[in-house]
Formats: sequence, C-alpha cells, structure tokens
Amino acid sequence: MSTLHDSIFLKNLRGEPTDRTPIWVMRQAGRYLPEYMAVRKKLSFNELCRTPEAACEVTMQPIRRFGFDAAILFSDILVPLEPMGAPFHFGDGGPKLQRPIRSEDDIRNLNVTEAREGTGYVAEAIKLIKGELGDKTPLIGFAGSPFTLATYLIEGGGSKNYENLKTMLYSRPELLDELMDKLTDQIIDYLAMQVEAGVDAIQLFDTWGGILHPQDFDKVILPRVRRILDSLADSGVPRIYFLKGNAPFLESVKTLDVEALGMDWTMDLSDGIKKLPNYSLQGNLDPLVLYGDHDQIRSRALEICRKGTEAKGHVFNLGHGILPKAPIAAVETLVETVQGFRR
Ligand code: 1CP
Repeated sequence: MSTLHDSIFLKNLRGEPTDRTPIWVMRQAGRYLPEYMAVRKKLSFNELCRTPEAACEVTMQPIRRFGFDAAILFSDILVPLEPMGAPFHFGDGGPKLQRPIRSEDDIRNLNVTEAREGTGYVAEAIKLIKGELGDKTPLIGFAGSPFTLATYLIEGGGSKNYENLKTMLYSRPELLDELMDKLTDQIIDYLAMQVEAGVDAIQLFDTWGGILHPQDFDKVILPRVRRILDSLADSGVPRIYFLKGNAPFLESVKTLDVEALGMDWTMDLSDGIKKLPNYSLQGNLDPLVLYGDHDQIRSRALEICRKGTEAKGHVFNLGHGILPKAPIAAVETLVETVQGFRR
C-alpha cells in the first residue's frame, strides 16, 4: 500500500526537513472560483455540504486548478450544529441560525449526537475525496472550536461586538460552560469520525477565540481546545490549531499538545518562530495582499518563505480565508512563487 508519507505538507507538520515550502490556502474552495460559482448556481450551500459527490467536486477544484500541496474537505464549521438541534442557512450576509441559542432551556435542549448518524454524509465525502486524491495530495479535515461555534449559536450569526455571548460570560458563566462542554463533546466525536473516514491532518478553526481577555481565554477556551486536541493525540494524524489574533495568547497556546499553530498576518513570522520554537507554523500572508500588484505578492510571499526556514516546520498559507474577490491570476502568482522557492 502506498502512503502519503512523502507529502511535504505532512512532513512540515511533523517537523521533518523538505526542500521546498508547501502551500494551501484557507477557503481555497469557494466563491473566488468561477467553477465553484457554477456549482452553486445548481445547489444551495447546505445542499452542497450534504451531497458527497458535489462536496468532493468542489474540494478538487482548487487542487486541479492550482496544484495546492494539500486539499481541505469542503464543508463548513457550522455543519455539525444542525443535528444537535440548531439548524442554520447561509445567505449573502453569511450564516444565520434559525433561532439563536441563549437561554438555559435552549442550551439544555441541544443534543450531543452520534456524528456518524447526524453527519454521515461528511464521512462519505471524505471517502470519495480520498479516492480522487490518491496518494499524491493529503486531505485536511476540520472543525470549528467550541468557542467560535458558540459565537454563532448565541449571536444567531456573525457578530461585531458579541453582546449576547459576553452578557452570558459576565452574568451566567456556568451556562456558557455548559454550552462549551456540549460542543466539545460533539466536536470530539465529529473529528474522530473524520479520522476514521481517512483524513490525513486536522485543523481546528478558532476564528473568534481572540475576542476574550487572556484570563477568560484560559478559563473558557483553553481547557476545551486541549481536550479536543488530546483526544486526537494517538490518532497518528497531525493537528493544526488556528487561533486568529493569537499574539496575546501565546503563553497559553504554548501549553497545547499540537503539531502546528496557525498565524495571522499581525505578527511577524520570525517573531512567532522565536516564541514558538517547538511548533510547526502555518501562515501568514495578509489575504488582501492578493488584491495588490504581483511584485508585492512575490516579494511578500518570498519573505515569508525565507523566514519560515527557521521554523521547526513551515506551511505557507494566508493569515485568514481567501476573499471572494481575490483575482485568480494573483493566486497563480502566489502558488508559483511559493512552489518555486527552494530552502
Ligand atoms: O455562499 C457560499 O457559497 C458560501 C460561502 C462559504 C464557503 C465557501 C461559507 C459560508 N463557508 C465556506 C466553506 C468553508 N468554511 C470551508 C471549506 C474549506 C476551505 O476551502 O477552506 C471552511 C474550512 C470554512 C470554515 C469557516 N466557516 C470558518 C472558520 C475559518 C474562517 O475562515 O474564519 C468560519 C468562521 C465559518 C463561518 C462562515 N461560513 C460561511 C461564511 C461566509 C462564514 C463567515 C461568516 C462570518 O464572517 O461570520
């Protein structure tokens, strides 16, 4: 049986030497791709996530077009919430929960369910994608962190000030704890299902974890993230924790047993490497650089590649998801530049 052992993406996560820097980008399957928009004309976002053949097709689109060094399962962090009893839909303004989850009763009524029953279509998509990718390109599975999911549940969608969540934190912290524990249990089972279905790495997305004071981060977020990462410690699958805005939290994050940490663009990569010598790092180009001219894209990407050679391992990525208006030609220049760099 051939394996993906030689994948430069997996090697960098494990901290093994490679002659070039692997690249994938967050949200690489999505609205900036005309072939994705063509699929979306026929299927709603929810239908797309729930139809394994279609999810497989859009997962493959950026791999075929750009030759990224890793694929990421096409789905969304909110997908496991529906079987828990929190259905949502996606409009132009992003995700909207049918009803926000705020009261004690709302939280008590959420059910931790068998991932294989509630979201078996995700496991099926993974098996199809693995069949398409073969042993050339590894597949990343993922979940949202309990806190980032809690922001969507409590606010009912995206939010600016997180008023409802913070009101709960500062008036009924035990309620927030209860919600966080349920989400943690659900995510552990959901990720175990993905590993069993065949993903080669997992990423935990904590997009909004950076909105708390460090003390609250330590109390509310860190123990749950630790429990999720530890549940995968013996799986043999490398783990990436992406905490957007992680700079004020590095002392806490450094206590996690995890192979790699995602970095956004607000911290210099060399600074991150100095502070996190024992971790592989992933990042950290500002996604908006793709809106600039191509000399800027090349020089900024190369600077990150050079700095990354000092890390235990380095996977090139944007510091957050690619935006819908990113020009295709800019992504081509980025991939050529990073894949052309030699360490
Ligand atoms: O209209 C459409 O076609 C939907 C647009 C879209 C897409 C392409 C959404 C809605 N989600 C996705 C895919 C997606 N989302 C992936 C697929 C794999 C990939 O290519 O990377 C992943 C990993 C996510 C994860 C996700 N969803 C996060 C965490 C990462 C991040 O970018 O911060 C978050 C916060 C979401 C919520 C979400 N889903 C969709 C949107 C537009 C949003 C963000 C809304 C907001 O800003 O609050």
